[in-house]
Amino acid sequence: MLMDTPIHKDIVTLQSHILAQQDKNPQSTGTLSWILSALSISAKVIADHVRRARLEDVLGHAGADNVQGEQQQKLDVISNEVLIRTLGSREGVAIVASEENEEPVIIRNDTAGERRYCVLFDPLDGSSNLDVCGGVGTIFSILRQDRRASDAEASLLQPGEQQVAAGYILYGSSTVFCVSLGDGVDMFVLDPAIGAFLRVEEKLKIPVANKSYSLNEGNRLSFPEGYRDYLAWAQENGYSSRYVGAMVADVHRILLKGGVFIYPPTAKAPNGKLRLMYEANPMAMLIEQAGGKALAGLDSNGEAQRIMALKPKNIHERCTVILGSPDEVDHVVRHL
Ligand code: P6P
Repeated sequence: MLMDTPIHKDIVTLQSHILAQQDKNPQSTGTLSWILSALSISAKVIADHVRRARLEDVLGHAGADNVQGEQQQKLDVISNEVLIRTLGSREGVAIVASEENEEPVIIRNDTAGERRYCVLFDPLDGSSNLDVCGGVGTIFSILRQDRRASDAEASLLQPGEQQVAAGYILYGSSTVFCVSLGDGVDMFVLDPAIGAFLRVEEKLKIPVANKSYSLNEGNRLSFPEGYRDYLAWAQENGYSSRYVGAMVADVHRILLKGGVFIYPPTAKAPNGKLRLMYEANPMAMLIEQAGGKALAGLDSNGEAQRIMALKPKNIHERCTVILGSPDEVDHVVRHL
């Protein structure tokens, strides 16, 4: 009987999930829902480009220029354009900030009227994996516009705790949309047959422990001593290593299976490589909402420093990242 197969028991799309969340909050005006739906549309468009990247590349080489006569653009630039255009068409978006743009893009800055939001994103994180058909992703973070701020960038420099929503889209063996609106983490998979994201996990909880670490061991010799001590301890205790080299793919695996993702300070990146505003903060929100821990190392008093408590100084600043299962993060901190 078709209707009693699991998938049909309660088919919840991302769209209906967003509207249900909106209904829970009587004060909500639907502005945030429109922004999330813009991210959902962008995700489908980018997923289509990603799946066709090599083909478009091949097709592009045939003519050297695309149909508009433009030089074939790199996919992260295309993804950036898709996000800016789609979000720009939403009334509730004041400012967008992207890894691809040095300056924030001001969409609307009239100070009167509706509450407005700022959306920060890495349009195609790990795009170097595209050439080898590896996982790549989009990471997004949504803040309320701070109208008292002197300028666009100042309005964005809020600690991660201020995020109203955060999430990622993983373009992997399937297209996964993972999001938190501050009340747990929900996960959706794109069904290309109907063009909708269907919910596969509700209020996801990260496993408390899993003997698996994820970091680029090629940088080991330039890690601070505590990280090298942790690595030695983990290898003496039977840990496995998993590292895709794309944060979205590594964090997705850790959300589902547990473990710890680490990007320590290195010789090339003494403050860490990952960006605070649109990589570390959104991932930290998801991990904490799923019951995990997300740290930027130790603070000046030697205490664990939560990523989401950091006060940003500029929108492209970098930070150290230690995030994942609570027990696994504790093992790292114990060695720092
Ligand atoms: P490395 C991709 O370039 C990225 O920004 C993250 O997605 C990923 O976790 C990290 O950098 C990989 O960096 O130095 O190990 O290649």
